[in-house]
Amino acid sequence: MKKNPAYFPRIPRIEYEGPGSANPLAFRHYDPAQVVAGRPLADHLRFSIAYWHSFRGVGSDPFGPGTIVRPWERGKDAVAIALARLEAGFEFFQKIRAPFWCFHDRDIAPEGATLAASNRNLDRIVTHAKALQKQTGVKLLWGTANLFSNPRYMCGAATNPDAHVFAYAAAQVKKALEVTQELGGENYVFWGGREGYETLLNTDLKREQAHLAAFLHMALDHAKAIGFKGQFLIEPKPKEPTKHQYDFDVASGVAFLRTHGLERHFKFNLETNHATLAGHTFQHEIETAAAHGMLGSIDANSGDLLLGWDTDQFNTDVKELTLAMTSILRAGGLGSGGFNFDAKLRRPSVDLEDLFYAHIGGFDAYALAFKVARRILADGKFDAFVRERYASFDTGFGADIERRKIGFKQLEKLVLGSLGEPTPRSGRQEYLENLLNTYLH
Ligand code: XLS
Ligand code: NI
Ligand code: NI
Repeated sequence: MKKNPAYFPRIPRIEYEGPGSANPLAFRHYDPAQVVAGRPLADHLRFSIAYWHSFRGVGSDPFGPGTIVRPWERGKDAVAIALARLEAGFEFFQKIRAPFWCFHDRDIAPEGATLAASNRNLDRIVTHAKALQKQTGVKLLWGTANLFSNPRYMCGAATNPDAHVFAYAAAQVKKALEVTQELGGENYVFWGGREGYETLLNTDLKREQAHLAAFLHMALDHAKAIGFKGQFLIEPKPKEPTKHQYDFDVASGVAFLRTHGLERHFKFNLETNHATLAGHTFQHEIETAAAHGMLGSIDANSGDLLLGWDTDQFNTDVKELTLAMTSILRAGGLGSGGFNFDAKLRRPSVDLEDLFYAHIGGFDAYALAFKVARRILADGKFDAFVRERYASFDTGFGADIERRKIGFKQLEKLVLGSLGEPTPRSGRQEYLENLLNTYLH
């Protein structure tokens, strides 16, 4: 990295100034050094920057080209530009105080004319990335492969009807796993890109799912062969780019992993906007993954409920995030996962400052939600309420039901005998919603 950081000359390192600060280039809730439960806040939250949005996103949409022009994106040599971009990236990671970053292979290095040429490009960039990581202390949360942009993947990668494309994707993931390991990546993510279908008229659904499972088994075998110890993560998304994606949501992901004997090796990387596209809340997906012991990492963003696609916006909804955080903390946290800001600037947000405002808002919202969630859990009012609600299963015939020590016949006998009709008990939803608001205001 240049001695005198030159890519964001007008913007200083972002400092914590507290809730009273009016400085738009300061944190109001995220103090990375603040010690919470014996560890700095930065270690609890493990924020990460998504390289594809923040350093490859240009603001294009289906109706028009990019609007965002970065000063370092100049020149003819694609590898030289990629190296400058990487330096800009690491200057940003440091200034925004993000301890981690994430990338797809093709985000960081240009694709060449052949796989061998692409791999050579990747190696050059990875060497530099490794040096920058060492110099700055920024670490790799996860790596992944882009198996959806190149036209060869138009009908999927691991689920492509052509075995040749499957083989190409396998070779690409082999290399992506190796560079993720080289950079000390703590996880490896599989987002299903185009693993799904547009029409069942041309699709053998069962066979495609079996191919996807074979692909994931091969990835596990290769990780084992090279000694990669990172956590494997599946990132569910119900649709977009395909009409239907096989990793629709956590529930279908669990069924898929269990059916194919993969459940011990995978956890989930949950994205807020993907949850809502599947017709779920973010918290629902977190609770479902946690219930299976498969909560892995978070792609932190939000959608727009009035739009039907993955808008990948920065999430500033403290209420939604507080609910999510209570579920994450109850589940014991994210382990080797973190909060990766898989979020992009709106098309008219063309200034360098916008990249900072966006992440400051996201970091602050998560930090505030984390603190509020900790207070909620410490008070224990909701937990006590829920415990009490199920208390009839703690003793007597309720406990026998949970232990499967009782059957229909004995239960019938109880109801016909002394039990009779159950007394209705309020679920107290409105009371609980009001209680939640007392923590937020
Ligand atoms: C797209 C996904 C993607 C993954 C990584 O919707 O969120 O960005 O996180 O391939
Ligand atoms: Ni994502
Ligand atoms: Ni997404």
